Amino acid sequence: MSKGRILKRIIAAVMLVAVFFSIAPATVAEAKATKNLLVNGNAEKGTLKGWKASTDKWIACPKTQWGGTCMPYKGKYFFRTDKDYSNTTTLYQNVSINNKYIGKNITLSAYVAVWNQNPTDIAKLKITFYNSKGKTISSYSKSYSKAVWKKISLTKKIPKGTKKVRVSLCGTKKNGEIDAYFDNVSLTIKY
Ligand SMILES: [Ca+2]
Ligand SMILES: [Ca+2]
Repeated sequence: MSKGRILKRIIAAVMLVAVFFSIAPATVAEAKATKNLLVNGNAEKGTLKGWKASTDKWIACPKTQWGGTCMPYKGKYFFRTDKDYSNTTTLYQNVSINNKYIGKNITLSAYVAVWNQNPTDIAKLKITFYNSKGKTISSYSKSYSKAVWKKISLTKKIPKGTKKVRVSLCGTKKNGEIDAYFDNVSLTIKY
């Protein structure tokens, strides 16, 4: 092979490497995510700090209550209602959304469980997008009704016009009082 050809091949190889490294940083940037945007999502404040409740029955429950059957998923506390005999109940938190996140994926996740009875009550995780006038743009939810902690999650693209997101932890009564449990609630945006 002539010196000229060898030089051409070396230049071609160097250019390939240069192209690879110019693409690589963009790929890394797409994997960025915010920290948890919720206050006290894991209930570890031991109170409802950061949350608002539709009834006065919601509590951050310590693991000593209900003995071993109803332990937090993690830490010392989880959210539930106490002696709530209404049909449905909600604990919710609002989060403002910066314009730069419009069109990005937002993920709501939580560990959920219900009391072991037949029929079981229903635990529901819900996300609602609001515009600047406080009107609902769209709303999505996922339900769970087993007595074993399980992580459930919803990922949605943040719709155009979103100013605020509401995260709702909902309980629906099927048997006696409402027994819907929530822990490690998380809201993150990938950008
Ligand atoms: Ca916890
Ligand atoms: Ca019940």
